[in-house]
Amino acid sequence: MIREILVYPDKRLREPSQDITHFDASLHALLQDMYDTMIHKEGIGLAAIQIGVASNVLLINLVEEDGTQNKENLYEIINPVVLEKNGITVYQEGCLSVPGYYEEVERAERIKISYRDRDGKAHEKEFTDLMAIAIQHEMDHLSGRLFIEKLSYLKRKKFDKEWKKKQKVGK
Ligand code: QAP
Ligand code: CO
Repeated sequence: MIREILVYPDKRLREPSQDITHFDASLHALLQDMYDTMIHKEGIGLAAIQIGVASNVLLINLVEEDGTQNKENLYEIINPVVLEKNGITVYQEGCLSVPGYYEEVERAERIKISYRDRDGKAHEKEFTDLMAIAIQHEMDHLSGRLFIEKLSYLKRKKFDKEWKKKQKVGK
């Protein structure tokens, strides 16, 4: 089922999420709804809180070099914990909860996390490149943070001004 995506400045996006304790059918239904919603909105990543569910669940499904998005490459990451981070990289990020806005953000270049899959099985894995960036972006959602909070003071002021203007015109 396609769900509504919460859009900035919705207060619910600031709520910290909680760990999943039961790896059951209701988790699988949540994962399905998140996937349907992410694909429908043409996203490559989504955190549960973006559809109003404050659980530590995120999806990442990067696009291939040929432009296709294949479900075989879908990562379902539950209860992630950062074990290691290193290096610095900059990437122009966007977010389904801040539609139409893209800006460069600094992140760690590599990240090692532990997490669980849909069956509750524990994994430990290191990610690099766009996967590392996407994990950090989505894990920020689980802590109630958005990428616009990482902008410089001037860029944030410009964003606030543009966003207000956009809301006035009703976009
Ligand atoms: C998070 O972002 C991310 O503004 C996922 O109009 C960001 O899927 C991962 C989107 C950067 C890696 C690098 C944004 C779709 C999708 C928009 C997204 C929009 C339509 C964003
Ligand atoms: Co986002």
